[in-house]
Amino acid sequence: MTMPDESRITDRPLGVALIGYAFMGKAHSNAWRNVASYFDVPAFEQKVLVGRDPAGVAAAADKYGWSESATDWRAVLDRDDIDIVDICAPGFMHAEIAMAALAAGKHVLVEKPLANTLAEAEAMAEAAREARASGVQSMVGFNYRRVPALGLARELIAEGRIGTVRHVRAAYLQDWLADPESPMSWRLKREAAGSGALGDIASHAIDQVLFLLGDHITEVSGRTHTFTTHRPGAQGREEVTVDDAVWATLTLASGAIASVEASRVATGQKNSLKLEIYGDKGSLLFDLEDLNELGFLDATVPVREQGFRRILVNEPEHPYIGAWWPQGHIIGWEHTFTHEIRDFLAAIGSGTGPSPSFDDGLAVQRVLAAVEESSAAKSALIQLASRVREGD
Ligand code: SOE
Repeated sequence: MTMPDESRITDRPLGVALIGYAFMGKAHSNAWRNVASYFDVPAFEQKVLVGRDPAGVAAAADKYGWSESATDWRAVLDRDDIDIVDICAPGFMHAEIAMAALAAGKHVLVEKPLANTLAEAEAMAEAAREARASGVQSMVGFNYRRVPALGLARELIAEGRIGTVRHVRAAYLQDWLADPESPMSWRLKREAAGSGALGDIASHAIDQVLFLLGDHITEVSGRTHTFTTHRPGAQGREEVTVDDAVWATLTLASGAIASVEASRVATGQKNSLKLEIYGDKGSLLFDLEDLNELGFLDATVPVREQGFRRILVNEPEHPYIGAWWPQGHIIGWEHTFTHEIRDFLAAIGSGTGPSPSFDDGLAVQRVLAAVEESSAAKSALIQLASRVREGD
């Protein structure tokens, strides 16, 4: 494996390559473009945007602030002026690119879910552990960890403000596939996307359960379902090989229980991530459609005074907010990616392992695999024996 050349990395701005320029490539480009205007981060340059279509990627590079474009990601990994590789390509490419980039001594950020299969995720996590030993950092892009209100929720839970958490309800609902005539896309093919609503959006809900509670999952029972099995595509009606919706029950090591639902056919729901956390001393509520707010009920006050209060998570002392606008001047979805890039760069600058690590991505991937296994076995209970090692 190539050892990172520390002098090269610190002597000049870090060179960044971004692979993929569709939805996620655009969101990440926006973050790379504005992060240094708001946060103190190590110097970097938006060097190269990589995509398959030469004209398309050249136009996107120009629009999103990249100095140049390229179509061959392998050639980009060979370049000495590239230190960071941000992978926003479809899931089936994550493992190959990420492992090649780590082997080339590049720091790697990869979009969620970590991989398309558990085997790929295990190999990636192993490669990331080895690379970290030589100072090469890696992170998986669960961007909702960077919502200030969810950062506050995690702090309140860790401080014991809602006591012992008994149960969590997490639902991520969208409706962009509710119409059976919505066209085929790579996101509906198992070989490209790995799974459907499960990997695309339930992965966020599962990651939030792990992030908020700081716990790990020991048991999984689940059910996936595909309502529309064929959709119009280039070859006529093509088969959909992933799930439209998923339901799962998780047991955590602490004894807490979580329910997770995700759907891309929930008519009327555009991008609704709702989280409810119930403890023996209080409760928390979050809704992505009001992402600057956190609902908090303190059950330690006299019952006649109890009720959910709405915290506008927009004060300088809240996570990330001090870098933005004066209090009350709220932020949005795209800011979560800016925070993600900020944290990734800060970890590279300080030489500490960023979070969520590939091991954290692997922990989610184990749950995704267990949900599919459980569903295939008619909602059987799957024990997650192998816990991801602490501190890896
Ligand atoms: C990005 O975080 C992301 O998970 C996308 O990949 C999904 O497709 C989107 O709907 C939610 O956000």
